[in-house]
Amino acid sequence: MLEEIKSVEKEKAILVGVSGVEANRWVTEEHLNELELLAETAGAQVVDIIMQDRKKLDAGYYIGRGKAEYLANVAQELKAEVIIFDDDLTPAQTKNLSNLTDKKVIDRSALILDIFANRAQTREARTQVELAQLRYSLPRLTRAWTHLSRQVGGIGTRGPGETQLEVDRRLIRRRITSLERELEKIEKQRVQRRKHRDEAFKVALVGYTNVGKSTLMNALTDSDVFVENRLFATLDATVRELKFSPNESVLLIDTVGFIRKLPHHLVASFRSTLEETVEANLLLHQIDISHPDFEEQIATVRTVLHDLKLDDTPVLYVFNKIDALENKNLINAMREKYEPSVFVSAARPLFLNDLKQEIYRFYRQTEQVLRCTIHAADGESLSKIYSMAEVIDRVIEEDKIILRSRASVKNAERLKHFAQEKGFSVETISG
Ligand SMILES: Nc1nc2c(ncn2[C@@H]2O[C@H](COP(=O)(O)OP(=O)(O)OP(=O)(O)O)[C@@H](O)[C@H]2O)c(=O)[nH]1
Ligand SMILES: [Mg+2]
Repeated sequence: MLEEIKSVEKEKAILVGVSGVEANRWVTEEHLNELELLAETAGAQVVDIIMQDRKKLDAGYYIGRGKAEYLANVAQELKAEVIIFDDDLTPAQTKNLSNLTDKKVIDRSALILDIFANRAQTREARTQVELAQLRYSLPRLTRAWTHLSRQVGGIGTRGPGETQLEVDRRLIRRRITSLERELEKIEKQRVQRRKHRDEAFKVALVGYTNVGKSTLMNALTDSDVFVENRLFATLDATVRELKFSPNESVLLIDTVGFIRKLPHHLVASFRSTLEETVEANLLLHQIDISHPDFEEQIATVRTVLHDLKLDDTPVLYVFNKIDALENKNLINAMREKYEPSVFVSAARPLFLNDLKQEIYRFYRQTEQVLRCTIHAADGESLSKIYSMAEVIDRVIEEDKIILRSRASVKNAERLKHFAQEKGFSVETISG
């Protein structure tokens, strides 16, 4: 499959962006730079980038009929095969534009879905992407579009969804239902696998794509997660242990990166993968401080976190790639603006111990110190305490054993519950 894709000649692409409606010229330019990266990641060769200033978007042609005709000419001249719009097009706009230009017309969402389709490795990721692609294509499935996709193929029409585009809506709906069921099954297995991790303190790496999350994961845990200077190198969640001492560790979770306009179908499909993030006790919001747009990226990530209902999870801002930063003054400014924050280089590596200290601080904060008093003969309770808490010291008084121990908030609650059943006492003495 991969070999096939490699041997295909690069598709020539023209990118189109509009400024003046949602974004000013400078911002639109940055968005188009990112779109170019995305297009290249999908295997296209960008032959031209067209930017238009408009006060209002055109309902029929998005950029207006006149500009669309100009675009058709340019595409003809440069022998482009695909035209990629930075913003979402309505199904009608897509249809009109592809009829007028006689080229394949896709938008940012379709492009991102295409990249995900090519990158998905596991059964879960493949199922999730196919589901997202089908949901995306369903309202766009006009006769003209299916006809076109059969004719042209390539970027925007690849992946597991492609053959489905040729069949009618009813079949697609049926396929969606069956994929949803399959995902449910996979999710159940995932829950099973996750059960034994329930007690651990979980730290999730979140952030814009390509900020260095996997590099950081590798550096902190001495592991070998796939790293690449491409967008969406990581699609599946990976979990590794980060140890502070023989008895103290947290689980570090690396997962898919976010991007501006991550298609909502995709976020919905990837919810189970992101569930690992949803359950985290701490989020490391990682930022590429050497990127010219890093503050906009922070805003995007915050929006996705909000959509995932994660506003209440504690966040530690991890500014990465300080080795590549020219203006070092930025560090002080950001230290004031984002709190709490650390400044590191995952690749060099620099200041990773500071980061580890900070994570440790959060980990300790969510722990409680307990005093458990049990009967000296109660071996079952004793071993329960040892399995759920870290015992600091223990004193024997007549027929009683008094243990001071440290436990996560969750485990402390469980122990109290257990103590009630067994009739011994557990008190929180700090935390
Ligand atoms: N200069 C510099 N480059 C870094 C640093 N950390 C990571 N990189 C580079 O940034 C690129 C992306 O790194 P990844 O670790 O794959 O980034 P990611 O956030 O996991 O990306 P996705 O999985 O695609 O979302 C790679 O080329 C890394 O070598 C750093 O501290 N400094
Ligand atoms: Mg990664």
